[in-house]
Amino acid sequence: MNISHINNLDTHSFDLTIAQMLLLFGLALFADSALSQDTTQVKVMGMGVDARFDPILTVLNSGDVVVFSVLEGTHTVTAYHPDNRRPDRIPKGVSPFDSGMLQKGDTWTLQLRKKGVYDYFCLPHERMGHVGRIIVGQSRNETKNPYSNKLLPAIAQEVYNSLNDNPIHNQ
Ligand SMILES: [Cu+2]
Repeated sequence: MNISHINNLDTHSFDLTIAQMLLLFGLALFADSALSQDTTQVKVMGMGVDARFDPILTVLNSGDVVVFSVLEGTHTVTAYHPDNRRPDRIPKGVSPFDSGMLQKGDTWTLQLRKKGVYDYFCLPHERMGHVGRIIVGQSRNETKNPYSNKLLPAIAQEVYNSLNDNPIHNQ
C-alpha cells in the first residue's frame, strides 16, 4: 500500500517534469525564431558635404530591422518616392518611409519585409550626395542598375553609379 502510493507520487512528479521540459523547449523555439530577425546599424554622420550614411549599402533578409543612429548633425532618412516629392525608387506597393528631422543622438528604426531595392536620401544633404540603399532578400549582383539615376542630383547619381559599377566590392 505504502509502496504503491510512493510510486504514484513518483510517476506524477515525473509527468510534471516532462511537461515542464516541453514547455521550456517550446519557449526556447519561440525565442529562437524571434532572434532570427537580425538588427543592423547604419550610422548617420558628417556635416555639409561630409554628410553620409555608413554603410551606404545595406543588404538584409526580409523582416530584418535597420537602426539608424545619428552621430552628428541634423539629417533625415527619407524614401525616394513621389509621396516624398522624389522619383520612385522603392519596391512597388511598399509604403514610403520618412524619419522626419533627426538630431545627434537620435535613433530611428525601419523594418523592411518586401524583397527589392530601397533607395533613400537625407533631405538637408541630398544635393551633397547624402543618399543610401538597402537591398532586401536579394544579393547585390541580382539588383544591378535597378533604377534610372537621371532625375537625381549629380552627386547622388555618382553615389548610385558607384554602387552599380562595383557589384562585389564593399559589400
Ligand atoms: Cu544628411
